[in-house]
Amino acid sequence: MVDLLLGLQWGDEGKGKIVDVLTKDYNIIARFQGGPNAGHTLEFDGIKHVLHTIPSGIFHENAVNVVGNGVVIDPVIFKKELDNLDKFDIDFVSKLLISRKAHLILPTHRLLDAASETAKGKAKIGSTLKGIGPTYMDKTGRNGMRVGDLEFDDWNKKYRSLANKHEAMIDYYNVDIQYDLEELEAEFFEGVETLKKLTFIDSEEYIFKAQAEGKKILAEGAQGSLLDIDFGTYPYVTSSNTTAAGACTGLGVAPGKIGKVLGIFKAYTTRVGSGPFPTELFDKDGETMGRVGNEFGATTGRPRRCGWLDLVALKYAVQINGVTELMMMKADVLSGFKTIKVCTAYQYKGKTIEHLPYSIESDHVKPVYTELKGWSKDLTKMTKKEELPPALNDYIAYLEEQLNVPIRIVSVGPDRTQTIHR
Ligand code: 2SA
Ligand code: MG
Repeated sequence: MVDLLLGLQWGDEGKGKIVDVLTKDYNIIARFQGGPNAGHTLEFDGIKHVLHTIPSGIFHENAVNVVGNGVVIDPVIFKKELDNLDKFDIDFVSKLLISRKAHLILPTHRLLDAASETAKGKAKIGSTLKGIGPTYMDKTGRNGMRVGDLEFDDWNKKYRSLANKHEAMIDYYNVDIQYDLEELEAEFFEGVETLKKLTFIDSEEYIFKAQAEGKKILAEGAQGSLLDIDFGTYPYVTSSNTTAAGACTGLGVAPGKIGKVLGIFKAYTTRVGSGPFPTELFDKDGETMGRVGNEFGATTGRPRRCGWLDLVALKYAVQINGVTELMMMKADVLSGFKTIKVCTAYQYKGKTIEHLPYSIESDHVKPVYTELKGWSKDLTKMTKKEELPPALNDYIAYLEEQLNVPIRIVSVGPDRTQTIHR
């Protein structure tokens, strides 16, 4: 069986931390979608690490980390991540395996991302500008370059012809973006050489064998369910399937082989980039969440938008993914709020509805809130469930009842140790 760990909101739920906490129970940690748009933050021994493409199990001695076929890899960013691991003496060569079928992000994919966003003006997606959209477009358009191509002598020719095509496309956008392709390519080729030092595998075969041998596998999602290309707030989404089904296609896991589906959510909601966000706050409460929660993009540094928990959206994510266990993050950030609000329905076209409609743009939906009592105690030093304040226990019980799934972990701070199991 392969267990999944998925973000249930708009990303940044704290997947990196939880994978790191859970890795001791697994033999293999595998990424199945997304790429360097992700920013997975891990904290232990007083040091903060941010991973983008590399699975969050890399800091554990015994876990093997697999970058699956559904991931898109930028050799330039990958090299930077590896250089960083080198500083901490992490022996990544022996425990990091890359799927031959993973697609490569070319420098021109990044330029196309920038050109597309500039051309969209105000309607931009708010992409991380890492070339994610254009790379997945080339994948589904059947033009892409894959890691496995690097094992053949003619990969350079393939590269050139695709990059030339991209240059013509950049011209088509007719926007003012400055770049020095030669410089970008030098960096890219250097990254490719580093990538080639790692072991390329047929990851579906590897995962299949590992399953047969009874190895424990955890698939680590990136971004969140509401950014899913099919089920998210389209077009303000990323270009991959961030939901449970993405693990099947992005890793080669048969649907019947999926075990636990661990869903992770923040005790409130954040979103980075453009797009609708019904419970977004523009007042002091939102400002407090952002400040106390240190809500800045781990990849781009952009401030994240903040708001109350949206149960309508969370129920939807629980359903789509078939979540079996929940993990609530950043409960500590809500300490000090007199009342905690939870959106339990929307006003939509003159009616009160409890499901996610086609559009959740602010012109179409208004959140309906239920209020719960807040708590004032600092949670960050707590280690046992018995220590949690009664009002927080009431909040947890309310969410469990509404979602019909148990909350197994309550996180009370960014460090590995600030994790309460229940
Ligand atoms: P893209 O770059 O094409 O995938 O962007 C499309 C939308 O997806 C959003 N997106 C994200 N949202 C939250 N977290 C992400 N990772 C970084 C982080 C983001 C950052 O961990 O903080 O540093 O800004 C992530 N990646 C993509 C993005 O904002 C667009 O709305
Ligand atoms: Mg993140």
